[in-house]
Amino acid sequence: MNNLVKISRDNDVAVITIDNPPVNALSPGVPEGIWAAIDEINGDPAVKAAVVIGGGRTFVAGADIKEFGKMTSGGPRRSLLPLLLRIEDSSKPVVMAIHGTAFGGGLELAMAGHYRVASPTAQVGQPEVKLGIIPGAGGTQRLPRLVGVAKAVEMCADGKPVSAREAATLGLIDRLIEGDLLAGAVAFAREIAAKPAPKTRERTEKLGTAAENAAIIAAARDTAGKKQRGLKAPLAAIEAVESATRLSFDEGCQFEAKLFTECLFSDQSKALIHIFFGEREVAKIPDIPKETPVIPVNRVAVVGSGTMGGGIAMVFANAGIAVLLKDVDEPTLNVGMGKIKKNYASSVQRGRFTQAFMDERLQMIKPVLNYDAFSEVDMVVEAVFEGMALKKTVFADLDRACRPGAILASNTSTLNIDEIAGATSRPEAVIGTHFFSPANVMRLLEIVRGKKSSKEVIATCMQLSKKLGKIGVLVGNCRGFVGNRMFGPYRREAQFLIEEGAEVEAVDQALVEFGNAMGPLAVGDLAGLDVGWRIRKEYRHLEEPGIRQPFSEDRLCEMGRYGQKTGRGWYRYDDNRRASVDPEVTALLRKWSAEAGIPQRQISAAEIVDRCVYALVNEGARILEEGYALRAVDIDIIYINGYGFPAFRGGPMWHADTVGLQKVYQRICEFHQKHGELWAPAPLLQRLAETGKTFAEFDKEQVAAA
Ligand code: T1G
Repeated sequence: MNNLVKISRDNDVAVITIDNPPVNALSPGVPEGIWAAIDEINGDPAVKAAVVIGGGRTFVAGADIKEFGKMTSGGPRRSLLPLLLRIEDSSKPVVMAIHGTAFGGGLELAMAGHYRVASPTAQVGQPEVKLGIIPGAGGTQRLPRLVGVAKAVEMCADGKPVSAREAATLGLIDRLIEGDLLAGAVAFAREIAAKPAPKTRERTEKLGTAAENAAIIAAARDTAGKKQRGLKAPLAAIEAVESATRLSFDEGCQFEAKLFTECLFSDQSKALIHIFFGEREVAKIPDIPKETPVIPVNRVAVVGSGTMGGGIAMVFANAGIAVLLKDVDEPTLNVGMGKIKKNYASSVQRGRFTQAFMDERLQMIKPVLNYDAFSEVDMVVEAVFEGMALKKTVFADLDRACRPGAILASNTSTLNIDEIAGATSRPEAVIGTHFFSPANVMRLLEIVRGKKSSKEVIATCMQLSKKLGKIGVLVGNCRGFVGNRMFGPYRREAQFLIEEGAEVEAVDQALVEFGNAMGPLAVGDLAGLDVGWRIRKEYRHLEEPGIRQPFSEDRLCEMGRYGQKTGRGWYRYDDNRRASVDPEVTALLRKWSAEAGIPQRQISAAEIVDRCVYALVNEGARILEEGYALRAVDIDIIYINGYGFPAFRGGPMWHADTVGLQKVYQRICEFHQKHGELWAPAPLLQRLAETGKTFAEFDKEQVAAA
C-alpha cells in the first residue's frame, strides 16, 4: 500500500480509498496503489467484496494531465489498461462509489468495476476531447457496452458530463445513494457479494446492429463537423467508439490506443492542455496571496439597464446574488427589464433554464430610479454609455450613495480606470470589471487593476468571477486594456487588407478557416461599427501624424452603416440578420482606395491570416513587456474566451510559439519593411526570437522571478 491509496475493512467488505488531493488524479503511485489493494483483497479469504471510493471532495477526475507533457517529450507511456483488466478479473466483486466527478480515466476506472453506485449530485463523463485527446483506457470500448452506442458516441465526442441521475437511467450507475455514500456502498457490496460479478468488457447486449450503428455514427460525424469545426479529437473519438461495434474488446482497445497516441502528440492537444492549465493559472496573482481577505458580495447594484447592464444584472441573479438595476427614467428601465425578460424567455424556450428558475431570477432583479438603496449593497457595476464625463458623474454619485467598503466597479471597455477613480474619495475601492457582450453568455471577465485598487478588492473580484461562472483575468490599466488594445491592430490590418484589394468576405473567410468563430469584419457588424467609430473620434487627437490609418470603416459609419443594427455594414443583412455580400460596399472600397492612391493587388489567405494574427501577437508582446498582462497565457485565455480565437490553437501567443517565434519575428520584420512603423517588432518578441525562446518560457521566468 502507499499513502495515495489506503485500504480499510468494514467486516467482510474492504474499502479502498484513493487519496490524491485535490481531485484524485491517477498520478504516478495511484494506479500502483490500486493494483496492490486489488491483489491484497483477492488474497484475503475474509474479504467478500470491495468498495473503491475517492477521498476528499471527489471520485477520480481522470489521468494526471500534468503527465502528458512528459509523455510527449519522450517520457514513458503509462497505460491504465492492464490495471482495469486486473480489477475486472478480480475474484471479489468491486463496487465503485462515486461522488463529485468521475471524469476520463476516473470513469474508465469505474466502468472496470463490476458495479457502480453514486451520490445523486455526482457527475460522470469522458471530457478528453476538451484536451484534444480521446479516452485512452478502454473508455470508448466499455462505455458503449454500458450505455449503448448512441449515448457513448455523444459523451465521448462532445465531452459533456452527465448527471448521476441520468447515468442511472442509462444503466451506467446501478444505484443512487442518498446520504452517506460509503455506508450505502458497503451495504450494496454486501448485497451483491455472492452474485457472479459482471465484467463490462464481456457485455455486448447494447452494441446494436451494423445498420443502426451506421446511422448513429454518420449523424455524429456530421454534428462534430458542424459544432466542433476544425477539431480532430471528436472525430477520432467517434471512430474509436464505432470500432467497439465491430472489433473484439482487445482489438478495440488497441485501436483506441493508436488514436489516443495520435491525438496526444498533436498540436491541437498541446494547445488545449495549455488552455486547461491556463484557465487555472490566470486565477493566481503573484502579489496577492490566496489568503488575502475578500469582501462578501451578497447584494449588488448595476447602473445602466442597456444591453450590457441588463446582461450583467442577469449574471449576478443567475449566481443567486440580488441585484438593484438603476436607470435614469421609467421608460428606459422598462425597456431594459423587457430585454432581460426576453433573454430569459428564450433561454427557457431553448431548455437552458426552467420557467421556475426564470421567475426566481427575475424576482432577484429590482429596477430602481435612484440611489436610495445603494447604501445596502456590497458592490456596484457601472455600465452606462462609454463617455468619460458621464462615468465621472456616476462615480461621484456612487461615492456619496454607497457605504464605506463597497466595491465600485466600471464595465468600461476602454476608458482610464484611474481617471474614473479620481472622481471618488475612495480610489482603492475602484476597479474595472469588463464584461463581454452578451454578458450573460460570454465567459470572459477582464478585471482592470487601477493604480490604487486595493488587494482585497482585486482578490474579491477574482474570486467572484468564478462564482459568476466567468473566467476572471487581471489586466493593467492601459488604453483598451488587453483584449481591445490588441483587437485594434487586428481590425486595423483587416481594413488595410481590404483597402489594398482583398474582398470583405475573403478576409473573414480566411480567419474563419483559421478557426475563428467569426471574421473580424462580421464581428464589427455584430457589435456595431459605431461603437469603435465613436471611440476613435474621441481619441483622434492621439493619432500620430504621418502614420497610416484605416479609413473604410469610418466611411461606412459616416453613411450610417453601423452593421446588423442598421441592416448594413460591411455586409447587407436581411430581417433574420443573415449576411450577404454587398456589391455597393465593394464598389465604394475600390473608389475610396483609388482616391487614396492605394495600389490594388491579389492577396492570399495566408497573408490575411499572418497580418491579422501577427498583429495580435506583436501587440500582445508589447503588453507583456509593459506589464499590463501578467503572463502570455493570460492573453491566450482572454482571446479564447472573449474574442472567439480558436481554442485548438491555444490563443495568439501559444500559436506564435507553435509556429516558432523566429518565423513569426521574420514575418513581422517583412511587414515592417513593407508597411512601416505600425509593424515595428515588439522588443520582447525580438529578444525571445533571437535567443530561441518562447512566450511559454517567458511566463515560467516571470513566475520564477515573482
Ligand atoms: N490532472 C492533473 N491536475 C488536475 C486534473 C487532472 N486530471 N484535474 C484537475 N487538476 C488540478 C487543476 O489544475 C487545479 O490545480 C486543481 O486540480 C483543482 O482543479 C486515461 C487520458 C475535476 C471538474 O479532463 O475538469 O483521463 O490550479 O481548479 O473547479 O482516458 O478540475 O490548484 O494547481 O479545476 O473544482 C480527463 C479535468 C483527463 C478533468 C474540478 N479529466 N478536471 O474542478 O477544480 S484525461 C479531465 C476538471 C484522461 C484517460 C484520459 C476539473 C474538475 P491548481 P480545478 P474544480
